[in-house]
Amino acid sequence: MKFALTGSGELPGENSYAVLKGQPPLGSDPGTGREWYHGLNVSTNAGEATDNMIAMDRAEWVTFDSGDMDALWAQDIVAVESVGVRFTPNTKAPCPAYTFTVSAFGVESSKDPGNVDALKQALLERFGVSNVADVSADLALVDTDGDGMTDLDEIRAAYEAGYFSQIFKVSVESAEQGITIRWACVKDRVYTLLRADSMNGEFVAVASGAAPDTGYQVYNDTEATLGTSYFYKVVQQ
Ligand SMILES: [Ca+2]
Repeated sequence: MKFALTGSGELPGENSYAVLKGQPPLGSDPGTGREWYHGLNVSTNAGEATDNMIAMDRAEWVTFDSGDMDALWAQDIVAVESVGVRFTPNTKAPCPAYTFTVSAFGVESSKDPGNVDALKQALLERFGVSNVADVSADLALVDTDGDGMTDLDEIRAAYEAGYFSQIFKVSVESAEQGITIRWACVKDRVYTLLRADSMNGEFVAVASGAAPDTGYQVYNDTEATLGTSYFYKVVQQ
């Protein structure tokens, strides 16, 4: 977020902050969500505007809540109730009158919610923890869509570099008609299934397309005839 602050020469109280407020828990009153604070950049010269550029980055903000800070931030940054600037009186006695003007206030759009990387974000949404190691053994075995690949493997395959090659496998079985080929896939990546008559023969594409979901893709090669050998390859683009 960014804004300009113009003051009347006084500094505001030390509890003056830019405030980012998360959505309150379901059923709670509006405005009761967790607050994150960031210091303000204010000039002591009356009428001088100062720029405040504050990244929506976990390291930039503090909160008084305790716990897994990355997890709390990840929860709030995708469900922000409000952002604003809060001023408190300063400690001079008597507290002088002062005026601040906030101008050019804006939030710059970003596809990336703060510094929460996609893997962390997906783990938090599915398991409520931000690290693979913190997923319980029971939850690690859950396969919500029942396709044979666990939820954890689906998330890791999609967001963890190099993980997919560890779980990538292709299986071939004969079907009622033709041959069924099944392979592990990651959503939106393009896979091409190739077939040849012999190991050293020419592999020809029989199907190609982007995987609609992470898990397994199945292709039934109905052109395969009984009693003939086929060799299949799956290539990920
Ligand atoms: Ca699954």
